[in-house]
Amino acid sequence: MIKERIDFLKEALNKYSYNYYVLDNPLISDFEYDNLYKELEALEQNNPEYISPDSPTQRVGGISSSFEEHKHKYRLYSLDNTYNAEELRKWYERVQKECTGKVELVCELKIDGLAIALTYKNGYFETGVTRGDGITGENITQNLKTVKAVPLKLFEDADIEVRGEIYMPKSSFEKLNEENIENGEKVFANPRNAAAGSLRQIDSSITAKRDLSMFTYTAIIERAGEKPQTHWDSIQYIKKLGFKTNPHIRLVDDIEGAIQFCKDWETKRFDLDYATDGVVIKVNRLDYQNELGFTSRAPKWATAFKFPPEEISTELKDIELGVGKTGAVTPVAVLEPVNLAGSTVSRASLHNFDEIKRLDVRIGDRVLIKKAAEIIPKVIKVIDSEQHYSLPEYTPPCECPICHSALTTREGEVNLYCSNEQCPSILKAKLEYWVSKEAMDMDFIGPSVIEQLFNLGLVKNPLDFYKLSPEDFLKLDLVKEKSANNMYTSIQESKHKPVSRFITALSIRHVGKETAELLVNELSSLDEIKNASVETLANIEGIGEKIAQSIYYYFHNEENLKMLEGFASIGFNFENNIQNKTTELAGKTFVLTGTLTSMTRDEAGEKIKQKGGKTSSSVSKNTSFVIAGANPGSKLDKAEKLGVIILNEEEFLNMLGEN
Ligand code: 0OX
Repeated sequence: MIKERIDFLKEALNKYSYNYYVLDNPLISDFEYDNLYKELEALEQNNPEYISPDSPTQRVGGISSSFEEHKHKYRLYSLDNTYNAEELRKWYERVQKECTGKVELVCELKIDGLAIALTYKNGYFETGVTRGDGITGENITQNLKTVKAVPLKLFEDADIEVRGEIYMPKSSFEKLNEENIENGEKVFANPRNAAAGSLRQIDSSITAKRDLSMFTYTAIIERAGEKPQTHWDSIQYIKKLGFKTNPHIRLVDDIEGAIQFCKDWETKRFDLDYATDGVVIKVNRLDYQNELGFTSRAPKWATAFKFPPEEISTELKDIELGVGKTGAVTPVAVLEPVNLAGSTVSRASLHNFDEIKRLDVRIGDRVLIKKAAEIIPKVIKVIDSEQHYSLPEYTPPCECPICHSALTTREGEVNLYCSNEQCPSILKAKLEYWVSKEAMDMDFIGPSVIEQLFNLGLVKNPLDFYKLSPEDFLKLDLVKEKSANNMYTSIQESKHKPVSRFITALSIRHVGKETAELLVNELSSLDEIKNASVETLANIEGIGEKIAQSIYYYFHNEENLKMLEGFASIGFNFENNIQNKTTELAGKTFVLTGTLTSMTRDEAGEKIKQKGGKTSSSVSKNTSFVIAGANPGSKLDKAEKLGVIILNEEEFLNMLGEN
C-alpha cells in the first residue's frame, strides 16, 4: 500500500515537473505540487527502503567536499567561429567538397551558458560533469540533480551521454541580483556567471534555490531503442527520452537558409529570456559528420556564427595607467558604468598611447565601447560633439605612474616601458603571473594575497613564496588557519609541476606556455636550455631569433641564475619530469579514426609525436598506419582500398609499448 502510494506520488510529481520545466506547460498549481511533494517526503522518511534514485526528493541533499576531476569518456570539442555570410559560405564550400550529396544543415541558437555532459546508464542519470578543458571536467552530479530540466530517469531504458548548456533565465538573474544586493551579497556580472556560481556551490541545497535550466543539443548513443541517422532525428529522439531541447532549432536546405536564420535571430534574440551569443550550424547527416571529422580542437561539420559584438556609448571619466609584468605602461579607460551584452562595464581597454592619439580620446568625451569576442571591452571611437574640442588633448606620461622612473621605448614597439626592473608594479605582476592558471596554477593565491604579501615585505620575487610558513599567511586580512594551510600547500605542491610550467612562470620576455613547451620538448633538461646558444635555440621550430635572444639573455643574467639555483636548492626537480622525445616512430605517418577507449585522439597524436612520428587527418598512399577506434568512418574504407596497414586500439597500444 505504502509503496504503491510512493510510486504513484513519484510518478505524478515527475510528470508535473516534466511538463512544467521541460515542456513549459504547467498542469497543476505550485500549491498542489508542494502538497504532493510533502506527502511523498514524509512517506519516504518513514519508509526509506522505498526511496528510488528517480524520486523528486533525491534532487536535493548532498554536500560535496570539493568537485572531483572527471575524465570525459568522449572529448567535448570546441567550435570554430564565423563572423559573416562570406565566412559561412566558405565553410559550407569546404564541407560540400567532402560530401557526395547535398548537405542539409541544422541551425541552433548558441546558448550562452555552461557546457556540461550528462551520462545515463539503463535510463538512470549517473554523472554530470562540466566541460572543463574538454578532456577533463569537474564532477558536479549532485548539483545538476537539482536542475529540474535534467531528467533523473529517461522515458526509455538507454545508455547515453548527452551534452547541453546550463543557463539561468535573464529574469531570474535580475531577481537574484536584486535579492543579493538587498542582503549585501555578491552581485553577478551576467546570467552566465550567475549560472556558473550556482553550479559551483558546495551545498547543493543552495543550487536548488537557483533557477537553472538546460537545453540539450547533442547525444552519443551507446545503447538505445533508436539509432538516428541525422542530427535532426537525434534531437527529436532526445526530446522523446525526456530532455529539454531548444524550440527554435531549424532544418535548412543549404547555407543560404542558415544565413537567413542568423540574420533573423540577430535581433529576435533580445526577446528571449535567455542569453544567446550566436548560432551553431551543424551538418545534418551523421554519416557526413563522421566523414568530415575533427580538427585538433573542433568538428569540421559544425561552425558557430557569432552575433556581432554589442556597442554602447558612455562617458570617459578618466584614464588610469597600469604597469604589467613586461614593464609596459597600459592606459585603461575608466567609464561611467553601463550595461553591455548583459554585464556592467566600468573599465575598458585603450591598448596603448598610439591608440589614444589615433582616436583622439580626451577625458570627458562620450565614447563608444564594444565587447570584442566577449572578452575585455574596448573603446572604439569618440562620439563627435562640440564639447570634445573644448577638452584638453591627452598627453602620455613621461614617468612610471608607480615608481616614477623614466619611461623608455623599444625598437619596433609602440609601448612605453618603465625602465626600473624593481618597479613594485612589475614585481607584483610577475608574482601574479607566477601563481596564474597558465603558470604554476596556485588555486588559493590571488592578486589581493599577493598585494598584502608584497606590502608586508614577505614576498618580492617568486622564490620568496617558498620561504613562507603557514603562520605567515595568518598575518593577512581575513585569513584563518584553514585558508592559510591551503595557501601554504598550494605553494609547496607547485614544486612538482612540469618544467614547462616553471619556464612559463619565469616571465621570460616573449616566452609563454607554447614556447616553454617547445623548449622542453626539444631540449632534455633545464641545464641544456640554460646553456644553449642563441643559434641552437633559434633552430627549434617555432622559436625565432628574437625569442632565442631573449631566452639566452634571461639565462645569462646573474640575478636570474642565482634565483634558479635557489629553486634547485629547495627541491625543484628540473630533470625527471621532462619527457624525452624518442625516435621509434620517426618517418611514420599515422591517421586516427573512430573513438579510442583508453585515450582521446589528441592524446594518441601526442604520443605518436612524442615517439618521433607524425599524424595526418587524411589517408593517402603516404600513410603508414591507420589507427581505427570504434565507429571509424570512411577513412577506414580508404585505407583498405589503398592497402594501408590498419591497427586496432590494442595493436596500437602494443606499438607504443603501453599494453
Ligand atoms: C550551444 C551549443 C554548443 C557539438 C560539437 C561541438 C559543439 N552553446 O548552444 N555546442 C553545440 O554543439 C557542440 N551546440 C550548441 N547548440
